Amino acid sequence: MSSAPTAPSAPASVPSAAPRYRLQGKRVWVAGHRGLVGSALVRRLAGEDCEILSVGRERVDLRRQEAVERWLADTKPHAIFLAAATVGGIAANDVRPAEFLYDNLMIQSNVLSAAHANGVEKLLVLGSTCIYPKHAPQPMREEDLMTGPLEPTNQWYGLAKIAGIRLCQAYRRQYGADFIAAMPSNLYGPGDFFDLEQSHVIPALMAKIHAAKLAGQTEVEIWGSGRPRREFLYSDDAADALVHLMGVYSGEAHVNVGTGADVSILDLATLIAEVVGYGGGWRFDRGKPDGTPVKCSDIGRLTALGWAPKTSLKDGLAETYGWYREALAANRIRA
Ligand code: GFB
Repeated sequence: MSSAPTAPSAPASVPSAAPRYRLQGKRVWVAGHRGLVGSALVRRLAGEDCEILSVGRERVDLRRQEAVERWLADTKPHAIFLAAATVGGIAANDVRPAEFLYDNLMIQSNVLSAAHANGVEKLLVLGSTCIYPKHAPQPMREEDLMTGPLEPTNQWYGLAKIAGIRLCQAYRRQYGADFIAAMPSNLYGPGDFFDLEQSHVIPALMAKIHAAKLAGQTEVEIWGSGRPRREFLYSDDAADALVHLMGVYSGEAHVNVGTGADVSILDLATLIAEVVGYGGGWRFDRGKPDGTPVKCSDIGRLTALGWAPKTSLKDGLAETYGWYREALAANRIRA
């Protein structure tokens, strides 16, 4: 077992571009390839002249150490995007805390340890901006990590993702592994999970607004006050940013991945209504939690590394709605 320290002992806070890591000709495992960001990564990597590896949960359950070790020993990827996670919206986080904490800790621990054991050249772990304190200054900088208590509704997921960042740092320090961590804001896009109870706000509101339009209803329910603010990144933009980071970045510090712009939930609902063509009003369910008051990330590090988002929220919502309608029509999902 190697014990030579390869990184400085003080946490590196300011990243700088590393010699480019090239994916061309490499075997690249997208863990979580059926998810929102994983499927976007597969689309994005199709243009990179690499071999994309994927495996479904029915064959390899990433929470099981032996299964992950066997898969990595058999396939020997050069690079890994760890986009597999147990995820969900504010209600799902609140009612399934054990799954959100246990599953994500296990997935990250199993994949990182087996990646190290199998000599993976580069690995990127995905997290979330819910790693930051509930009352972090806005926009949230990477340095704001662990400067205050987490939002109770998603602390389980947030804690697991903080552990993911620290695991990357630990493997870098102890073994010199080139493992990096990226923290996307709230993501949305084609292939998202549409469910009124368990999903994130965009698919939930889109499904409700679409159903209200078809039924000629005059009100749609918005959870909470409508006042919380969130930053939304289109999944194809997120995938593009992650491939970019994989290529240009190597360092202990995690990197925020977002747009740097936030919107209130009420304004988001109004925008979705425009896209869907719904002209009715809103009803606020104050019995549902607002969660974090504001989540908007500082994307200075990402832009300094040469990446900027391309898709406006309105265009991304229109693409997502187009996908949703097609998926409903083809019976791939249910309303
Ligand atoms: O997207 P969301 O479920 O999660 O909710 P978070 C965002 C905001 O939208 C909250 C409000 O203030 C919700 O109360 N909202 C309004 C709704 N109507 C609805 C609705 O019909 N459904 C949903 N789901 N929300 C997530 C974490 O927090 O952030 C995840 O739970 C992850 O783990 C993600 O970290 C990035 O933004 O509050």
